[in-house]
Amino acid sequence: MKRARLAESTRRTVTNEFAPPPNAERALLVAVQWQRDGWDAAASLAELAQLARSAGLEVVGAVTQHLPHPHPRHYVGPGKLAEIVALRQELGFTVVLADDELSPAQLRHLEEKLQLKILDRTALILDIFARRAQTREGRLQVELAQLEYRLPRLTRMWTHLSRQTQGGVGLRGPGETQLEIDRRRARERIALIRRQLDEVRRHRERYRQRRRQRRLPVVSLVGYTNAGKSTLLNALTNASVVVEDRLFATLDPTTRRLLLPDGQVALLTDTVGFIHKLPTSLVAAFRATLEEILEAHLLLHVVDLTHPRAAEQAATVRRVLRELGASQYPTLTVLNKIDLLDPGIDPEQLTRDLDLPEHAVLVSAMTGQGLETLRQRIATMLRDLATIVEVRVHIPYRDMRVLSLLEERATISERRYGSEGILIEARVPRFLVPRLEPYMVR
Ligand SMILES: Nc1nc2c(ncn2[C@@H]2O[C@H](COP(=O)(O)OP(=O)(O)OP(=O)(O)O)[C@@H](O)[C@H]2O)c(=O)[nH]1
Ligand SMILES: [Mg+2]
Repeated sequence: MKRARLAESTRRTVTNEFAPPPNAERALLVAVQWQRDGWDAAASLAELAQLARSAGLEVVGAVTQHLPHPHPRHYVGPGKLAEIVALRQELGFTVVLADDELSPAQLRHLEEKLQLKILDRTALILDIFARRAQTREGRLQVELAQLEYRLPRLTRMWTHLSRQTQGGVGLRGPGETQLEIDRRRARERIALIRRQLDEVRRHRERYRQRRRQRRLPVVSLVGYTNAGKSTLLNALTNASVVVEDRLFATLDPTTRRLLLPDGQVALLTDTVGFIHKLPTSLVAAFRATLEEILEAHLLLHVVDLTHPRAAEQAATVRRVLRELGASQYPTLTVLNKIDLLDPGIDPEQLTRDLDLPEHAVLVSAMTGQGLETLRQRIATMLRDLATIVEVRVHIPYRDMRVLSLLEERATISERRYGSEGILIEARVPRFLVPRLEPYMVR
């Protein structure tokens, strides 16, 4: 019952959302319910609709189907496919949008059967990312992810690289079809972007070293997209990072100084939000951005408490953190948007329903409620993380980053060089322990 009421109060924010542009493409959403990760098709579809609107599409309808797994040829079964064809007259859509990443074969078959533009969740997320990317690194990463996604899906109709195929005379190998040329161009472009990204990242590594030298503790905001991370960064640091009721408003990392009540100064960083079914090509391309999280001493996991799927969203975030190797990091959960809760709802009860693994602070980044408590908690945790502990670690030579981290931050009492790595005994601040965890010798 609480959830129902909550869903209503959340809906209020959803209706605030911007209207589609006047000549927006009309999209039909299609979802197969098959995954067992706590997300049902309805929730996943609601999110897909929000993604579609964020990408500028108008959603005109949705169909779902329960299947053990998506149909290998056309995602939905043949009966459902016929239903979609029939719906076309009535709803007048020009785009069909699938809630899972379609295989190249599924995409091709659906295009043939429906003679419509077919998009999937991944293409949509990539499109939103492409519009939002601001920095050079962000843009390169998105383009890389897009090319990786498109390469196996290239068909003769594919024209995205046609600009670059002009003047191809002489470059064209004998008997090479347009499709082969397109593929080769895409691969060349991928290689070029990789080289450019390497360069950008070398720059960033230098910046990171400078930041470490300043010796300020780093607190990273993590969380589901639209949870309120940027709003919280602004509220805590008087910054003016873009805040929007859209998915993926922030793509590029931003860092601000955070002044704490006990006089400590920390760096607070905000970055890209996570989402259910985050495309693998994006995770790979954004790996460097996401790995910034590994530089953090403390994570603030921001959760939109008023979202009907808050628990699933929080679980998704924890899963991504685990994949990144940050699951052992000290984390403070920040339950946000409490100003939106109906007066009848007890936030403490709601918190218990979420079944959180760690302590949580209730706040409203919008009204400022709870922020003083949050600042105190951050200060206490950072003080605790600065205490010194003794460790014995075996650092492999391949992980130079951890080695340089130790050189910078630890007092090393003993080193023994082996064939694979160095055995080190050192006194380190506690915040380094999760980072050293994989190499700990007991
Ligand atoms: N009512 C209310 N709205 C909030 C609060 N915090 C954030 N919002 C709204 O939630 C929406 C998303 O906020 P952002 O700060 O952009 O969220 P984010 O986590 O940075 O999102 P991404 O950058 O897309 O990952 C915006 O419309 C904010 O105004 C809050 O405490 N109360
Ligand atoms: Mg943001």
